[in-house]
Amino acid sequence: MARSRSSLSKWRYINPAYYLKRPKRLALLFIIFVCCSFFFWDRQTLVREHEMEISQLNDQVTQLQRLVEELKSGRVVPDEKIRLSVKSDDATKKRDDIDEALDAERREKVKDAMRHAWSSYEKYAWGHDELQPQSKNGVDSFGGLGATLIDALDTLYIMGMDEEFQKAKEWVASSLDFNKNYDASVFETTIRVVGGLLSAYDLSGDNVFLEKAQDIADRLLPAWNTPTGIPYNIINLAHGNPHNPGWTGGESILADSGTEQLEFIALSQRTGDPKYQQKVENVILELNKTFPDDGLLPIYINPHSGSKSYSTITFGAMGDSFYEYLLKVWVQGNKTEAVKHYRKMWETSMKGLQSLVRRTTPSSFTYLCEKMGSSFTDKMDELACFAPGMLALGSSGYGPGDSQKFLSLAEELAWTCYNFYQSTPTKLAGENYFFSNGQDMSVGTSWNILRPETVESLFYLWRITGNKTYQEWGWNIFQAFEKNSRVESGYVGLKDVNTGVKDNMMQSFFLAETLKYLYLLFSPPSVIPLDQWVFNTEAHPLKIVTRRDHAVSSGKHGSERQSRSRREGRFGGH
Ligand code: DMJ
Repeated sequence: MARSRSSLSKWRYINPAYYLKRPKRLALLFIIFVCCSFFFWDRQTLVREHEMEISQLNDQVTQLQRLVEELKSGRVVPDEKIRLSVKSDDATKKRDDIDEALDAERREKVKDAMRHAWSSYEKYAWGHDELQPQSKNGVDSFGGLGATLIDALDTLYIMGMDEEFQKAKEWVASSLDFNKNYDASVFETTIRVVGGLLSAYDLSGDNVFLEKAQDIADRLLPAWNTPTGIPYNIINLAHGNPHNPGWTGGESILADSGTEQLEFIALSQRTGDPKYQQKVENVILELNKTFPDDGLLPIYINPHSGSKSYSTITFGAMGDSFYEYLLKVWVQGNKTEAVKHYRKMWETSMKGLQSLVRRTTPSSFTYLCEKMGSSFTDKMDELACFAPGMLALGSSGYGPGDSQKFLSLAEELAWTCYNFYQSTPTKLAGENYFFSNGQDMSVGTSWNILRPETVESLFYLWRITGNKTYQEWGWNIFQAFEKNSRVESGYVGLKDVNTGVKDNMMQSFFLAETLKYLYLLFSPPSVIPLDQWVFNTEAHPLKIVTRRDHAVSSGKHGSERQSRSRREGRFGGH
């Protein structure tokens, strides 16, 4: 009897009536039930997450294997294909994920802008130099060389717009004809056409681009046949006959004469023919003979005597890219002995640049003034906004103290350039600015033609400092372009940044430079890394190839050296 009561008492725990009379036990049972459910649910979720992580890792391994294959074949891989996530602690990973997602979103918006610009060009101006979006037609501002198409090739490639790139390549192969009775600018043709074709060649490895680059370079080459080797700035593409424009009084322009070195050196390296390199390097050797202590040259130089005329000294129009190329040829030559004199000249010029630094009142914006003889003008072109990027790029070649000093100067100047944009009602910069006591900056020439220099500098500063503020500034500028410059059939400039009245031209450098630098501003640094590529002044990346020659190579040995460099360049060995 006692035994049966005891066994009954064990079973009472599964009788619901037992708990109804004891609410505390019921509550306890309920809590135990909830905890168990959570435990099992949590385990299951963990297992599921773990499985997902394993499958993602498997995907990454496959992608990495493909990537290795592509890299082995010497191709540059568009960033969409690169997805490497470095595991760190959870908080950093989350933040990185958020940043990466935002970058990807912004990159996609910039790519959408490129799609819009390109499809408009394709529809209304295919094969012409530039699109006039309002009147929906093409114009041949550079002699009918398909300037926009060639300028855009590498941007299409980098953005992974493969179909568009292929179609453009077919046009280059079948329809690009340089035999034009046209007086072309040696400078514009070099930076856009030679530079664009060489960059497309370096990225894709397709020989058609190199052949075309050599064709146009051969047509330009007689421009350097002057007593000093300083080139004439105009040449007829069909007949030669080089000369200078009437409005310079027969003088050659500094930027026009000293901004072909990257392209022609690259061409010699890739073809094995030293003649291109020799012509352009002679110019620098000639200028170095009488290079002033402050490294600043006036914008007009006589191609017969080499004498510098009494004219403006500026980091803006007609001076700018001469200084840029002194630094970049040193970078292009992998900073070796053969290119040491370029760095030396550049550092001398940077002493001169510091003598042009001024600060505004009341807000202390740093700017670069212009100089003629011994008098200074408080004016800065937006074109000079490439200088912060150049200073940032060159800063690493100095010792620690100077390096920091030049990087700080670059950051101060970039802040000023960003404010060229922020200070107008449209948030787009005018062409140049004047500075006066107590009034900071005011717009001079008030048009905006979609220029890239400020976003170019933001790109370098972001790459070099890692400070995301530069991405924010770039994003704000991009939005201002979207708001003011995007029209139904492309992008246009503004006749006036105060009123927002539009012009009718989509400049080819908008696709070559502005959109490319913006895209790279939101891309990982592994896309066109700065230790393997150097951008020409039209934002065409050229592969860095170590120089083993001494300044100017010649003859058989020079040619052999160049062939070796070319092979190493294509496969990234240096
Ligand atoms: C481009 O053709 C080049 O960047 C050149 O160095 C200066 N002018 C335009 C862009 O503004």
